[in-house]
Amino acid sequence: MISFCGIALAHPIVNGSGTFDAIAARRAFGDALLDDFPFAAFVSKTVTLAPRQGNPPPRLWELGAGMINSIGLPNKGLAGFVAEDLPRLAELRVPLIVNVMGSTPEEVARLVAAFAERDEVAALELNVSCPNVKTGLLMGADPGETAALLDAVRPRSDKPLIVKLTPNCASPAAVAAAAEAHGADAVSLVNTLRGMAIHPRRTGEPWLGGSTGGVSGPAIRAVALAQVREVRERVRLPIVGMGGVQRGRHARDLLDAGADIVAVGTESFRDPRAGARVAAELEEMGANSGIAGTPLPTGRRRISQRA
Ligand code: RRO
Repeated sequence: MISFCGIALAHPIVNGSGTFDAIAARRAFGDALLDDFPFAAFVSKTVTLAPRQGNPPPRLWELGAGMINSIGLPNKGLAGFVAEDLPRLAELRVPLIVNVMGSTPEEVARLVAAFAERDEVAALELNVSCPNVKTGLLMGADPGETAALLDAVRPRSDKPLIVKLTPNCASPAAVAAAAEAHGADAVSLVNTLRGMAIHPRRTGEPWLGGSTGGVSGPAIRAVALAQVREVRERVRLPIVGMGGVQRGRHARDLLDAGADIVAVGTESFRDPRAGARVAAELEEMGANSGIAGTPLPTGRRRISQRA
């Protein structure tokens, strides 16, 4: 067992938000999925206050080394998630981390408050890749916006708050430092890198319904490594490292760059057992997150082995 933000994890591999549908997987694989879940914790897809349809198709473009998605946050909204998905996700035998997104700090605060008293939820991940409708700034691209977000959200819940950083900004490390100074418990990175694909038959037109999308997979692994290292040099917060992890070696590299645990994302679309495989390969390498064996912390903030 290892400890992340006071949450006991059987190994250091979790899923990237939105890259593994645990409810669909349970339907496909039955209760065997519960007995042998590929991840040490489950991170939900992003939940917003109101239901959303998502972007028009096409939503995916395959790259030589990954893909571009323009999914656009389709979800049932807070009420639908709590009524329909939360009871099913609570049946998983691993801790549940709920990923939330809003377009103002107040919206995110309402989402966070809604989960504050839910025992099924171990932690919240704040997806800050959304433009602030008031200022026009991307909340997670600007340290001041991130600070304001944490100021609004932190008082609403004692649960660990993980800030999911965007790589599409001048300095993710500066944003991480603002998150740390304003009460975040951890950061996760990288979200996808903005990219686009041109329609193969319509000159100059975008392929994706959302025009641009997020690049993920092996194509961004080196970017993730550099950003995890840069963030580690700026903050003491625990880090969830992700970006192009396909094998134990890639997870090991992110851990060595400064991550405390690692998320597998795009690879799960190719191999739904990728999380378990990466965890096993990491274990075979004699690897751990560096915090294995650390006694479980008692307080929310006694979180980092580096403290
Ligand atoms: O839903 C999406 O299109 C999406 C989200 Br919310 C995100 O955080 N990252 C991404 O690549 N796609």
